[in-house]
Amino acid sequence: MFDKILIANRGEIALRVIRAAREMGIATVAVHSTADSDAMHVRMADESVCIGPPPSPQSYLSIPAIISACEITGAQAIHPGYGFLSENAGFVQIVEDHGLSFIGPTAEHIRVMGDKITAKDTMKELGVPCVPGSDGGVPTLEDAKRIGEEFGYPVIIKATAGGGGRGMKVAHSADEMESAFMTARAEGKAAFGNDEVYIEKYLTTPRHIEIQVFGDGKGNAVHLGERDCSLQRRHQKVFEEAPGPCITPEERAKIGKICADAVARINYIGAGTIEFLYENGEFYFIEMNTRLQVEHPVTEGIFDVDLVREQIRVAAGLPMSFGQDDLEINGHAIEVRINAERLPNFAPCPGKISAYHAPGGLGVRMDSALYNGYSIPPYYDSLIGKLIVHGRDRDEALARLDRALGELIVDGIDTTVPLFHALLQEPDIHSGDYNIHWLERWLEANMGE
Ligand code: MV4
Repeated sequence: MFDKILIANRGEIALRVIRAAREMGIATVAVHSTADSDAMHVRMADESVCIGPPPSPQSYLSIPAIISACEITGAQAIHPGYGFLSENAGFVQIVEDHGLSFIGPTAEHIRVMGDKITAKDTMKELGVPCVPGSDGGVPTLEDAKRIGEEFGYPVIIKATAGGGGRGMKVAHSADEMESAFMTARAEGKAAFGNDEVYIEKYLTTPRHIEIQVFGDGKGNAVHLGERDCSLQRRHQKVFEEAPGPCITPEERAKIGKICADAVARINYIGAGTIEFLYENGEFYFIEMNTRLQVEHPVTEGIFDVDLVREQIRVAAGLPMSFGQDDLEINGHAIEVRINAERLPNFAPCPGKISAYHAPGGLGVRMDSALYNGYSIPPYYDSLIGKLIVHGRDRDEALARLDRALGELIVDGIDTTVPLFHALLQEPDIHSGDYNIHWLERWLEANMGE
């Protein structure tokens, strides 16, 4: 096992990793920009290294600075958290070239899943159900039109280097194909330097259901059920839950086994998420994320496992501490993302926290790097906390969420908390009757967006 690890991240996820490491008796090194000298992750780690000025490209994304921080402190492994360098295959290669361990998948797995066409090809080959569409890339407009006719409109054109909603365009009819095809290509080129696109049948009212998988890199893997993350605004998740309100135990067991078998076959190591659209009782693969996700705590809540501990174990060559038969769902968990944003437009709202009080009590987990008097810097993501509640069933989790939101105090800035109070008044939220478009429509109707 490692003696010391470095966390190449900030905020709540840096604390999350420090906490797991400390319970394992592993020393921790924080890295930080000059804007984060007073940040909680710096205070909580055993040691810290300043790696550069506020802009991320010169600090949290600076590979030489992070490798140097390992050399200086003697850290043997790097946990990347989410975002930043977490899905950068080149970084993983450099980490390994320096004799260090990356706490996450291999560079090759990241590369394969980072290209959406290669990811889909791979998953299809492994028996994972995919959205019907083009077999690989679509080079010309003529090909695109032929595929539109073959599968029937509407279709969606996606940049292979995209993901998270960037470089995506829907064509509702042949008329719209030229503009959608050209725009998706141009966006892929501009954002990722790659204009390759593929085409899928457009599913009109699906839910976003993602399966958590975990592998040991030696051909063993498990699934930890699904999360329903359908409540999103502009491809940003705001409310996530597990288990999915519409997924039966039989469906879970079936798609879960397909996913676990798939990642076992490719010797996947660590935590991964296989994203699906779910419509009319069918799962359709869209993307795989090769990182620990923001919303992993809802899975931890219902399975009572520590996913970060497992990540560190398998990175050190140890076996996972559970097998599929040890994993049983207990109750229901919900996470809401608390952002430093001003409603109704979700404008970033950094500033000084004049008072902070975290909710507590049975079934409440608050993952946040806030403290009284902390100043949120304007340079980074607006996520300032995740409130995760657990109950014996979904109704109990919702009641607990309402209660915990009532206890939470974040004064001095605007946050997304009022959104959650309002959502908890909605019958559709209580019945679980929502899809990927529900929140945007609700915001339009209720916030005049
Ligand atoms: C789709 C789709 C409908 N049909 N693919 C958006 C982000 C990216 N991960 C995939 N996305 C979508 N792909 C087909 N074939 C609809 C979306 C989509 C979406 C997916 C999940 C959650 C929210 C969404 C909001 C808009 C569109």
